[in-house]
Amino acid sequence: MSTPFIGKREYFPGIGSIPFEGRQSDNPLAFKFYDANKKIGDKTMAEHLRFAVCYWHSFCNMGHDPFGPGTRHYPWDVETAPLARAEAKLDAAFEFFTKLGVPYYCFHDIDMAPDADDVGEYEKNLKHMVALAKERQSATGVKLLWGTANLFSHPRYMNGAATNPDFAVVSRAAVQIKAALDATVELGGSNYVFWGGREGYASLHNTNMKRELEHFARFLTMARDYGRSIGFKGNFLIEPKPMEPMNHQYDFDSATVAGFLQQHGLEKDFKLNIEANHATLAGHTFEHDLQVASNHGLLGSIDANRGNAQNGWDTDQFPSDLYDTVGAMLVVLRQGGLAPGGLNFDAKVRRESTDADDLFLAHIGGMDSFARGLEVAHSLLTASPWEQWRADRYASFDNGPGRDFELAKLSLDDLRALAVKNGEPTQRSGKQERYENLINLHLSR
Ligand code: XLS
Ligand code: CA
Ligand code: CA
Repeated sequence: MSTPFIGKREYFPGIGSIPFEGRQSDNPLAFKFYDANKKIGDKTMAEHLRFAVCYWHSFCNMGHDPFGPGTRHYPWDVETAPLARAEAKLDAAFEFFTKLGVPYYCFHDIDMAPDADDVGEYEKNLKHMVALAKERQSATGVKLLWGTANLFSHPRYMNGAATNPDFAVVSRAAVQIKAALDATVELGGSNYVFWGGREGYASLHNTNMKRELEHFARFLTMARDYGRSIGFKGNFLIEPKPMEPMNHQYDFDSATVAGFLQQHGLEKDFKLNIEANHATLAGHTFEHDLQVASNHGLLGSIDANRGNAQNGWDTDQFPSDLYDTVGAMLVVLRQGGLAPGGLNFDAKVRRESTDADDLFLAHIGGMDSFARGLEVAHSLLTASPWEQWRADRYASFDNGPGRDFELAKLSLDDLRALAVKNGEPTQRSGKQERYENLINLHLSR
């Protein structure tokens, strides 16, 4: 068991590189399905899935909830000086990424570097940490999937950042966006994410929604222009979420954001980062919001997690439902992959999960769930009648008047005349259960 770690000390002692052992293994610290180099179609599992670990839930979140404080004790928190603590946390993070064998990670500016109200100090802290992260990246080969700025935790952002009614706050938000874009470019990040944490409202009584949305578009356009001017070539990603923390958030869901991007001419540079639990919070399935994004050519990346079916909240649990991962991978495979995006585990272990190995167990489970989802989706698409069934359902549009309708060659009068000629349509079953049975059959193979 090799124990790769690159910092001054080992933060996860007793846990080595996580091996692939296959489905017969009962070693909890081994992959049963995720075999990085296994070919699925023309790509390896690693190339299809492009897994990333998130910094905030895995190394910053202490397990607090509205009813009580954190329950976790991180060994890197013994450092009391903020910068020393950040450095120790960075070493722990890269040790974890390496042992788990993920190719990517994601971070917010103030997950990695200590925050400061003084702009100069904030920028200095971030630059210092980014230089260290760059060294760790080249020592380990782990890359940055995306960077972002936290524009929702500090009390100054309580009424929003880019959509704040006070211009002073909007300008202050630009400090962090600029610094986080600089950091992302410096670290060779493939994407840059905007999650509109408090870009929304608590009450319409005091809100000029139209004006706030215009400010939002202006701000994103400025960020896009700045990013391109410093050489950022990747995708800008907007991450929809309907509510939490605000009553209503502007980036409600895929459909809303697609319309907003198109309205403001941003759809060439921006794509969407779809989080499973945000889709369910919006009253959709994960698969639905992925499909809507994909329909628009805007599915850029995924935040892989799941909510709680009983309460619907944004609980950010690790993905474990194979039905969900099959559904997600069907959409991803049909659009030809996610690159330069990936699958980021924006998920946290439960407040009650307090052992050091829980973070490994959670990620192993999430990676195995998506690896199995990939295998099953691939087998449904290539070794089952699934696609043929779907195509047959629309066969009446493949030629004749149906095809003419698609080609805009018919008028409403023409359709009426066809209806009169054809008489009452024959009933055709949707056969939903047949598809459900097929998924279960391929899951069990
Ligand atoms: C919170 C969001 C957030 C973004 C990044 O609900 O998921 O973590 O992914 O700011
Ligand atoms: Ca997220
Ligand atoms: Ca979430």
